Amino acid sequence: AQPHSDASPADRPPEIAAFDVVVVGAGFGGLYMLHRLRGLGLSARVFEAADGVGGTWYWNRYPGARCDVESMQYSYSFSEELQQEWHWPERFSAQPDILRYANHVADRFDLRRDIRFETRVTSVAWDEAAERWTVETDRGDRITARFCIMATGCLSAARMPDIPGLDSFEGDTYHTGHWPHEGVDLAGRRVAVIGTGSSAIQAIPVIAEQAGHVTVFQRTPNFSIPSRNKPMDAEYENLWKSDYRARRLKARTMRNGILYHLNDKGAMEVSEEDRLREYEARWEGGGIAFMAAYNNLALDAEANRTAADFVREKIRSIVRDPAKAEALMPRDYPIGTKRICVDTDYFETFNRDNVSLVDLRKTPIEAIAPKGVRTTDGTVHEADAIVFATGFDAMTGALLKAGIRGRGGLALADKWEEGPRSYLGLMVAGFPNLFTITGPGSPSVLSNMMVSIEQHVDWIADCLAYLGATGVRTIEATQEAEDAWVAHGMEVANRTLYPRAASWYMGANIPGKPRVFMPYIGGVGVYREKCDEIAAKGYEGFRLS
Ligand code: FAD
Ligand code: N01
Repeated sequence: AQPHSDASPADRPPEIAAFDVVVVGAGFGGLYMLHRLRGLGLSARVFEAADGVGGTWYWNRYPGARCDVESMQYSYSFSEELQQEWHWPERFSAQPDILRYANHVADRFDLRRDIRFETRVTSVAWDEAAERWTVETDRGDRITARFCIMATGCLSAARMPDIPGLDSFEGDTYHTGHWPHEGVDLAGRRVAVIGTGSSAIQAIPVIAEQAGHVTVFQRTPNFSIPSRNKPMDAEYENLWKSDYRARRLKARTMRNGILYHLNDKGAMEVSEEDRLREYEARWEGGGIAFMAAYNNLALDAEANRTAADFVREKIRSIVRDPAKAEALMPRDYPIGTKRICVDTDYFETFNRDNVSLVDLRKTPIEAIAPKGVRTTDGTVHEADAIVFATGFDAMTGALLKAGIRGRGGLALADKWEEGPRSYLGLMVAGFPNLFTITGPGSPSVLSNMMVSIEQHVDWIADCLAYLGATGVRTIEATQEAEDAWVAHGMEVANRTLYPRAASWYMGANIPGKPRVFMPYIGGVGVYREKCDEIAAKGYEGFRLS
């Protein structure tokens, strides 16, 4: 764990002060935002609930946690020195290495002194008369600022399902997104893992190597592609570093901000033999580039089915027990419409003697019992520890928890009762001078988040510079611009297969959450052009006063 920063001793007194900007969150979004604000000569206070920087990579310390965008790309591009000097040890870095990087960035750019750690923002309220935000925290701080920037993360509000009897469990419980910093010794223990999303798929093979027995509780099977992770190859690293600037620029124009070969052909334009060869090559190459095998996999159900069939066939060939293989095959949503998973030996792990699978579609979880997990057939699957790999209240969870109130005291939670509404995922009508980094309505979680974070931070910083230079006090999305953006976002999403899955992109993992496709799926490159165009037109769709 990151030692407590000098800037936030555990017993520091509450701070009552005024700043130009408050930033909430010190993950990759908040850190780079602070750096840019410094460059603009603006005073800033950053609040972070954790006791260190890194956000996602601070909290998600479960066994096997790593990124699935290659590290040469899942890293900041804003500093040429940083990207030249930093060495990533693996193709896809593990959580400790990414956290080390976040700490290095915080030190290298001297960011910690403006961050108050172990401090959760509980209220963010617009003061009409003063035209300032008042930000309050759980430590009694009360800060006013002209601007407030929410860098609270899309996947930072971990979600525990509401299963009866949880308190009665005699063993230990863990959530992957709040993994204990000192680590967990699972050696020889009976471990129940609930969930089979990306986190579980990374964790299960590693846990299975340590544990006495692992019982996996699966509600929805997932498509997963092998990562083919390996130590960083010096030649490959050099190829990137000798051409970094150009490659980063190119990545920004790509559909999801990742530089890889996107086939410009449709899947049905080629013969079955060619198609299988292409899928096989992508499967062997590893990682999410599998979904770029053809240009219409997210659009055309028949094309999509060919990719899904290929992966199902792989599952069949890897998993020896035909019943287990059948249960592990996703069948009721198109591949890629729930976030594609990337693994190391996930399906292989079900060939181990110490791993069993409970298909919750046949026997749902009824309750947590003192000795384990009880399913509707009356079986108690005994466990010494339960790992909840049950995901997040994604995209809106952390924003709504921060207690944001705009003009006329309007709560963001009320405004978003039927789903998030924003202009560009950057601002919300009725909430002047409040920005969201990778907010709903922007490409965010459909992209290499580093690219999307840098784009939002740069856009916001340029906007603040413009407002300063032109003497504008407030900027606010107009209702018309917001409505048009929401309608456009839905229209683009409905052209794809994505809304067909009960995914967290749709809010479907949270009971009662509105079913709205939350990220913008028009593509990172197209989206950037739109944002730049809007800025170039004097912030079209925003009211400046
Ligand atoms: P976060 O890293 O989530 O940081 C937000 C911070 O805000 C947190 O530290 C949180 O404590 C703080 N915060 C929130 N609310 C408050 C409050 N009210 N008061 C004070 N502090 C608050 N993306 C990719 O592009 N590629 C990947 O391979 C990838 N892998 C991932 C693996 C995992 C396990 C997870 C969970 C996500 C992954 N992501 C990946 C997405 C990842 O979240 C982003 O890449 C990125 O790290 C987000 O940075 P951020 O700063 O926007 O948000
Ligand atoms: O969470 P998830 P995650 N009973 O929501 C199940 C990023 N990420 O933490 O699908 C039983 O995907 C739920 O079942 P179902 C990435 O963007 C990236 O794994 O709702 N089961 C599902 O199987 C990712 O998408 C990496 O039917 C319950 C699982 O729990 C996002 O973070 C690694 C349940 C939750 O899966 C979230 O991933 C990790 C219940 N009551 C995360 N409630 C990389 O590799 C939920 N489930 C880059």
